[in-house]
Formats: sequence, C-alpha cells, structure tokens
Amino acid sequence: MACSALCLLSLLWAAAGTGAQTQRSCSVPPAQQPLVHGIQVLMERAAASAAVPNPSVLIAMNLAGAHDLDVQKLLTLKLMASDTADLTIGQLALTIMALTSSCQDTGTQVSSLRRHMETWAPSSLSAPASSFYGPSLAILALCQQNPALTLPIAARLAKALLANTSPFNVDTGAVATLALTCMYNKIPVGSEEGYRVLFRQALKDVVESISVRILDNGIIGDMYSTGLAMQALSVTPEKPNKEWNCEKTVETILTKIQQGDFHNPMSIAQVLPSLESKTYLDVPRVSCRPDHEVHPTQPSHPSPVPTSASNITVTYTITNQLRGVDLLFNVTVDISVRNGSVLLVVLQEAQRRNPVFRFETTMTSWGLVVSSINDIAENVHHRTYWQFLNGKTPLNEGVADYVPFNHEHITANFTQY
Ligand code: B12
Repeated sequence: MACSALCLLSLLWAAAGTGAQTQRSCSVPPAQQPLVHGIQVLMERAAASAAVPNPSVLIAMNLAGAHDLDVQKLLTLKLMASDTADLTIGQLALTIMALTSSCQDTGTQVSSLRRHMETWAPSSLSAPASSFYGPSLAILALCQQNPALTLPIAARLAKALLANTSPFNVDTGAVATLALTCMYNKIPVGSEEGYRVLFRQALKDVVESISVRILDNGIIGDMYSTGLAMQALSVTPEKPNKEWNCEKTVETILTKIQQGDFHNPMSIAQVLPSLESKTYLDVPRVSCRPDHEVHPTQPSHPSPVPTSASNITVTYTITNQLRGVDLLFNVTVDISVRNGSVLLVVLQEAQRRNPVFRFETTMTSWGLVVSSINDIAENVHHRTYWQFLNGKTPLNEGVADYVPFNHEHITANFTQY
C-alpha cells in the first residue's frame, strides 16, 4: 500500500517535470465562444482570397479546428507548392510548422532550415531583440522534428539570448520561450546535464522579462503580443515571478475583439490558438482525420468602424533626422479625409498633393509596410525603417489598419531598431 502511494507520487512528480508540459491555460466562457468563432471566420475568409498563403493562418486553423475545410485544403496545397528558396529562416520555420499541422511531409524544408541554422549567429551582443524572432521560430520547428539534432543549435540560441543587451521584446520573448520549452521537454536521455541547466536559465530570464510586462488589465506587452505571450506563459516550466491571471487576460482580449481590434488576419492567427487553449507546441499533435471540420455556433462579427460622410483633418509629418542618410527633411501637411479612413488614405492624399510625400509599400504577412518615403528606403542591414507615431507614441498598427482621429498628429520618422 505504502509502496503504491509512493510510486504514484513519483509518477506524478515525473509528469510535472521535464517530460510533460506544464499547462496553465484557461478557456473562453461558452457565452463568449461566438466572438472567437467570428474572428476565425474573418481570418478564413481573408485567407481564401489572399494572393500569398500565410502559414501562420494555416497553423491557427489547424490548431483551432478549421471552419471551412476547403480553405484549409487550399492553403495546404498552396504552401506545398510554394517556392521556399527565397524565404527567411522565420518564414521557412512557419511553413514547416504549417505543413506539419496539416500532416504533410516537410523533410526537404527541414534539412534546408537545419543547414541555415547551423551557420546562424547573432550579429552582435547588442543585436535588436526582434532579430531573435525568426531564429526562435526555427528552433521551435526543428525541435518538433528532431530535438536531438537541434540541441547544439538551440544551445547557441539560448546563450545568445542570455548574453544579449538590447531592450526586451515581448513577441520575441514569447516565441523564444516556446522554442526553449520544446527543447527542455525533449532533451534526449543521456544528454549532458549542461543543456538542461542552460535552457532552464534562459527560460527563467525570458519568462521573468515577460512577466514584468503583464499589465493590470491582463494585457502582456501590448494587445498584439498577448496571444503569443499567453502561449509562452501557459507552457513554460518556469513560473512567472509576477502572478498571471489568465482569466483576466482572456476577458480583456475578448473585449478588444468585441471592439473590433482584431480584424487583421495575422493578428487573429496569433491570438486564436491561445483562445482555443492551444499553443504552437501542439502543432505535431494535430489530428488530420477528415471529420475535423468545426461548425461554428452563430459567429458574431465585430461591428465595422462606422464611416460617416463627415471629414476629419489629420496633420501628417515626415521626418528624417538620421545622420549618415544624405537627405534630411521635416515636412508637415494638413490632410482632410473621410472620418473612419485608414492612415493609408492620408498618405495617399498627401502624396497626391505634394510629391515630397511620395511613398512605397511592400506586402508582408501583416499587410502593407511603408518601405520608402520621399525616396528614403528602409534597409535591414542598416536596421532602418519608417516608424509611425501619434505624437511621441508609436502606433500599434500599420497604415492599412490604423484609423486616425480628428486633429491627430501622425509622424513618419525614419529611424533605427
Ligand atoms: C521585427 C518586427 C518589426 C521590424 C521588421 C523588420 C525586421 N527585419 O526585423 C520593424 C522594427 C521594422 C517593425 C516595424 C513595425 N512594426 Co513590427 N514587428 C516585428 C515583430 C517583433 C517580428 C516580425 C517577424 O520577424 N516575424 C517573423 C517572420 C518570419 O514573419 P514575416 O511575415 O516575414 O515578418 C515580417 C512582417 O512581420 C513585417 N512586419 C513587421 N512589423 C510589421 C508591422 C506591420 C503593420 C506590417 C504590415 C508588417 C510588419 O516585417 C517582418 C520582417 O520582414 C512583430 C511581432 C509579431 N507578433 O509578429 C512586430 C509587429 C508585427 N509589428 C508591429 C507594428 C505595429 C509595427 C509598426 C507599425 C510600428 C510603428 N509604430 O511604426 C512598424 C511598421 C511601420 C511601417 N513602416 O509600415 C505590430 C503589428 C500589430 C498590428 N495589429 O498591426 C507587431 C505584431 C508588434 C506588436 N506586438 O504590436 N516591426
């Protein structure tokens, strides 16, 4: 009797340890489920008509259970047929996870990603934190395929994260936590103890940094990093040192959904897994049985921002004060647009009025990025980009999503990250 109790206790102890995942998730109350279904329908509709398949959307669909199986199949086929030669390591990692979540073979893509990661190293001790986002996705994808082969590369990432001196970035910390947790949970028996200690130390550091960014309303970092941060906090073996109230976080995110803040398909793809109590660690466990379609219960769509016939005035400034960039300028214009217009309309109107405001955009998974203004273009090697601000506060959305208010002063500032 005493032995069986003891055995049971040690079994439970083992389950709580490295072999199993520590889950601290919470679920959406049944009454609020239609809100979650509503944003999933929005995301799937956008995916059906998107020119380029978005792997994050397919991952979210497979983790949540697809509403529209045709869209799920279309996305899977498009991703299988896509050319991976020009992808960044982060994009390749997302493609591998997306295809894995659709139960497709990814052997070639995995070998290519492993080769890329074998030569990866951070550019310097002060490399921007967000430069670890793609490599963290890569370790996560490789860990899910073959943790033993990934050990030395993951160790390099962990050491680089510990040594990095740049300001912390929640989105990146969340992805790094998922990657390191995957590795920590899958350290092969007989591996050096040093790996366990290293991953645990790096996780402790990152989770501590995430936890100090938990706001009173439950938001972690900002509204759009919260989904990834929830995934991180719900799986990490390191408890955050600040108590995390998961229910509060879910409640606030649901309020934001109701207010229409989650309309960008990518923002939905990043928040949906957490709202369905899933994480990217579940990617290899997705069931691909044909009966996996989920029929939503009365999807409720967030009401679109009302656009009225009245006009608003937005003050728009473009400024480049970066030394080393030849053309310095600081120009301001007042632009009148329909109330409810997105910022992109302001930029278009400014360009129409004065060629100094001409701009170019590039398509990304989040939509249009303003890549150049007045012939000054962003440059990854120089870490320069056009940052958009309201006064001195950076906007939390891009120009195709952000809706300015009357008399708002928007600045586009050429700066470095
Ligand atoms: C790194 C990063 C950047 C870098 C990208 C360049 C680089 N080479 O590293 C820089 C610093 C330039 C940047 C800029 C901005 N960013 Co940013 N960025 C990120 C971050 C942390 C990681 C992106 C990444 O590497 N993804 C992995 C790779 C594999 O995927 P990818 O699709 O190839 O990634 C590309 C896009 O994500 C794109 N991108 C990055 N940020 C943004 C923002 C918008 C609006 C768009 C359309 C595209 C875009 O650049 C990536 C590299 O090419 C994400 C976090 C997240 N949760 O996704 C935020 C994130 C996407 N950014 C965000 C924002 C708000 C911005 C800015 C609008 C901030 C501002 N006030 O100016 C600007 C864009 C302005 C413009 N000119 O149009 C938000 C978007 C939220 C939303 N609902 O739209 C996020 C989610 C951060 C957050 N939690 O709030 N960003």
